[in-house]
Amino acid sequence: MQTVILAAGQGTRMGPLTESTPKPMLPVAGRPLVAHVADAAVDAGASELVVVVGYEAEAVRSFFGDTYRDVPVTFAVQAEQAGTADAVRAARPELDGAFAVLNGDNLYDPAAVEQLFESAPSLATYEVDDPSNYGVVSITDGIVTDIVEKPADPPTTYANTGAYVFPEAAIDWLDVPESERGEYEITDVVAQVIDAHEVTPVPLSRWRDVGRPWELLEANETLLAELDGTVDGTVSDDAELRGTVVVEAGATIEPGVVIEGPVYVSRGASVGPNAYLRGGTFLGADVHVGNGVEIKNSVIRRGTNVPHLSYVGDSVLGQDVNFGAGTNVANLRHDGATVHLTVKGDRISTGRRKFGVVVGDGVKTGINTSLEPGVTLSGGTVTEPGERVRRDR
Ligand code: TTP
Repeated sequence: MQTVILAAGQGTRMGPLTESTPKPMLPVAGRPLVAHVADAAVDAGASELVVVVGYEAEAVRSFFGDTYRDVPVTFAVQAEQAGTADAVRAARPELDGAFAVLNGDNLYDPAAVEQLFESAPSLATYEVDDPSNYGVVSITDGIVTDIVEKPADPPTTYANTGAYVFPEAAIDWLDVPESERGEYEITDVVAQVIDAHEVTPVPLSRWRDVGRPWELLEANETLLAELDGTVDGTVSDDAELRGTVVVEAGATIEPGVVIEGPVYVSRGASVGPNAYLRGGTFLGADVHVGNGVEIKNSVIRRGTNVPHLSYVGDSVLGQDVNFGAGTNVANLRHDGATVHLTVKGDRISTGRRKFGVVVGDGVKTGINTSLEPGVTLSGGTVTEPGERVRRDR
């Protein structure tokens, strides 16, 4: 089955993390987010991946190349991010027969994707507590009967997860009218499919829509916990690895380091001496974590340097960041309230009592910088020695 993967969006809600990286290429447990989607599609029997690209298209193209795990890959370019139906429309010239569509920034349960492919035409659902933020799906007698986008009064708790198998006829139904929010939405295509066909709902046992920085942390937590530990890099006899730890070839763990898995250390990274990595941490390629540094439940992207005497907790650091000695991230408010973060200009709750900071590419902090919970630093920000940073920069 041809599988369209939507990977044209920027991911503006990720803030500085997507200033130069498209969201589907952000790391989740050692691989780009979109690789997990492609893996689920290939495991389910995709015959071809049609990847829709737009923002920073080259990064996505060069990751996939012409084939992915022996499955041919074709690219379709969406000129403007005009909506999910518009994205699938960009892929239309490549389509020939029934086809699947998957969001390139969601973590799907692979077994359910297989079931989705076997139950065509089909739509994957996930039960959520607050459906009003989602497309909400109604089901009667095992058939999808309705879908409404972000209803004030949701009829059910089944969220649409952006994973479908459409019949061939849907190729002609992609020219939907512009929606109230000014986009061409795939839910309008789904509505036509439901009218004409019996669409089978397929419940997912695991689903994550990775839209905001703390969701990237949580996606890493989920998939790191599912990894098998492998140590291919160089680990000192005087280091201690507990739980599930991946150390890729070319990574170095120095004496005195303690790692409590699940933790992933990518190629070229060096850790220690005397550093402490705690569960849920991902270190990208060529990251350096030095003496006396503690890192907990954080995503640290490639080329970043946390060389000495620093603490980083529940945070996402971009590429080529440099933390001066004694840079400390506070990841818990004194009043114990949930941490808020700026997402597209609004301060919103992360829903987490523990959340640190979001740091864009190339940020440099001076020695003894204190970063308060929920602070975002945009790419290239420089702090002075001894600064206490309470607001976004
Ligand atoms: P969204 O998460 O709604 O959009 P986004 O990725 O641009 O993120 P943000 O809202 O933070 O800016 O998109 C859902 C999926 O569809 C995702 O995989 C990206 C993809 N998409 C496109 O490929 N083209 C589009 O025009 C849109 C709106 C989304």
